Amino acid sequence: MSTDDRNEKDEAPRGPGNCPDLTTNQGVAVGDDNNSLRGGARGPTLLEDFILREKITHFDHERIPERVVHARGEGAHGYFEVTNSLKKLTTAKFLRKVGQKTKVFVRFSTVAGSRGSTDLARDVRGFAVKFYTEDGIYDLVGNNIPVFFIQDATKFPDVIHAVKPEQDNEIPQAASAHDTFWDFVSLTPESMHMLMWVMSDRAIPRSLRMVEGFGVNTFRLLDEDGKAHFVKFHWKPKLGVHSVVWDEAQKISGKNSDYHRLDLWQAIERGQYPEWEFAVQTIPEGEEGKFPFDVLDPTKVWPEQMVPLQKVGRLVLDRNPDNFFAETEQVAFCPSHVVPGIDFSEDPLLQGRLFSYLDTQLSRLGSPNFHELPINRPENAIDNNQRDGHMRHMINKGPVAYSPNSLAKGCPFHAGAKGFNTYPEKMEGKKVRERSPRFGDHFGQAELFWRNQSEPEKQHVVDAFSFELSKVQAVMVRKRMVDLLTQVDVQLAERVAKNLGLTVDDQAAAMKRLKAEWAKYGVTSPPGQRRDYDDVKAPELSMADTVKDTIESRQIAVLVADGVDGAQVDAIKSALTAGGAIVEVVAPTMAPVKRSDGKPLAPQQSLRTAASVLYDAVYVPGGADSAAALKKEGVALHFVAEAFAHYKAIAATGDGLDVLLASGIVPPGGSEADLLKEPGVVGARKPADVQQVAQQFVKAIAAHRHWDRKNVARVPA
Ligand code: HDD
Repeated sequence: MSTDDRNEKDEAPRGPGNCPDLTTNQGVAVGDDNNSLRGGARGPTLLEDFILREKITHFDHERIPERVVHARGEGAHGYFEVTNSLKKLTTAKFLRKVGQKTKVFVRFSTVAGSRGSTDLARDVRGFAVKFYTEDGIYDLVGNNIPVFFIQDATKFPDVIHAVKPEQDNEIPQAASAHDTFWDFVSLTPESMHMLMWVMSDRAIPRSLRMVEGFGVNTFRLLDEDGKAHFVKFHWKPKLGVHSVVWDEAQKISGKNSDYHRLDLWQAIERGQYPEWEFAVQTIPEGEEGKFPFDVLDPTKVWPEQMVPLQKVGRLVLDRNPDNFFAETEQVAFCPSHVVPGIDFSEDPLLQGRLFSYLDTQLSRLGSPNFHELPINRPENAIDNNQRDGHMRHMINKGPVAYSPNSLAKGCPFHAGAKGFNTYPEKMEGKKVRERSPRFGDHFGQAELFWRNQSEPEKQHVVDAFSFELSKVQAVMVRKRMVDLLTQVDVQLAERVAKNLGLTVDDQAAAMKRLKAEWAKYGVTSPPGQRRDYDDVKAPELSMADTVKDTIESRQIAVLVADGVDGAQVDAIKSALTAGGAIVEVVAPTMAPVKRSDGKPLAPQQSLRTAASVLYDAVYVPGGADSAAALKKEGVALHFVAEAFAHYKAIAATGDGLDVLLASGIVPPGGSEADLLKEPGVVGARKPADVQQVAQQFVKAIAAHRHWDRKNVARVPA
């Protein structure tokens, strides 16, 4: 069965005149489902009511355990297409032929929160891809951040217990800003590089369609001669990497906690299919010793200057799931699901993952037959001697379920060389519980990350550390973190320490204090030799130079009231929609407003339901009555001021400029000229100039945010 006909199987097509009878799960048509069977109209319900019991029993068992991490997520179907063959490096068929398409299912997620938690938590985003290849299932279970908190899987339960809500009171939900998380990481110096990423804008994406993806762990590609290359996998979003600001993230969590889920769903429904480029970095086995990082260390990136990206293909998501539970909830990813041509490395984090995911599916989905669920089934046939178990669907025929056999003509046979054969890697050494000294550089790449951020990004990292650590009650934890930041960059430490009311020592003194603390609390992976990346340029670590030439799928609010100049609205709207943006008219109420030309204009949102944080930009058109009415609406003025404070593009034409002036985004006494000098604020008093404004507005929206805006701090929004 292909993934496409899975949906047709269980449900007959419905429509007028073709609506099947309601049945029990045994297929018996039900006469009345609205009343349970009672002994008299006012009497007790009878145990005999098998229809009621079946319905309630099924309901009682509807929930399965949520994922222990990555519980909150959303998925989509699509395809992967090869654009540049990788056949020189791997025998994996789905990566070899240019133009070949492979079906995929992708699930995005946050890590720490429960299933119902907000999408906008400051957190890592999961980016898990299931490829239904001709050689079986390949799962690439990655994140939107290329490194991880820990180097060894044995610490995973610890880091997760530390970041999840605290065990005594289950607080806080979906947030790392609490004592236990920072206590743990302040005693785990290998986390420092990852902390830089998690405190950066990467952790608060604008959209799941605008995140990068990384396989994080190092794998091996195996070529036709059995030669191995170490490999790292990358996804680069076509729309660029964009984020919201932290104040916005917190507000979105209240206004629409399904913000990312809805955004992904709607983009696919509109046909604006999310797309990523797939690329690899490879290092031939034997050459890995040439680099300052250890290829097996999951807390390190391979700077692109040292190991360039090679494009391989593209990923397109073009179909929403039909049923959230059956597909997105029941999909089971396992890094151990590899196909011939791809093998593991000895990365100790990956090695532990190879066990954990299969194990967790047994507890989550309740059966070793989880691979038979439609979303998890490979496209190619499964044939082996595994039998039975809870909820077995496959009906294996005949008496034989063993090998070797002659009664079934020896079937199924081993595939030999064309099957999966583990890379014959040479192993040596004693059994030990110790880490390679090559894993000891905990700060070199944290500093590389910091150095490659633009100034606004640096400020956001400072703000994020300051926010999170201000929420930490234990002062000793805050101090340890400032000492750790000192090891990354003294200025970074100073900027954070200032917000915490702490002072900063030089690196040596801070390290001495840290070592004493770590000794006190039994830390076993203290830093070793620091590697120097001083000559390395790594612009890929920053989001500053990302794609900024499109407004496709951006959401724009148009604030209107009765008397709005409809011609101005039409002109701006047509320029925006031509660029693929989505325009929503926001009015004082849901009643259509009267345009100045007498025509009605139906709003999509009212000022009571909309909020600037749900839009990428705002436009205020002219029309004297409309502008006068909006100036009297505090929510409208706040809408504009808040968009300004979040560095968004703002446009106004004609009298609409008066609404901007009244919103307080220019200091009292400021003129229209001052207003239009603000980066990303565009407008014109003459209605005839609306086309010109439209073009400037499109550019301003495509730029995403205007970080060079100076007057933000004083705007009360
Ligand atoms: Fe994990 C889920 C990504 C380390 C154990 N992980 C999970 C998901 C993603 C990742 C995207 C959600 C999959 C889905 O949508 O169903 N995990 C990562 C990455 C890691 C990582 C990129 C570091 C390189 N994980 C990691 C370790 C362990 C786990 C070290 C345990 C030793 N992860 C799990 C899990 C989950 C999981 C408990 C929970 C639900 C699931 O597997 O299916 O087994």
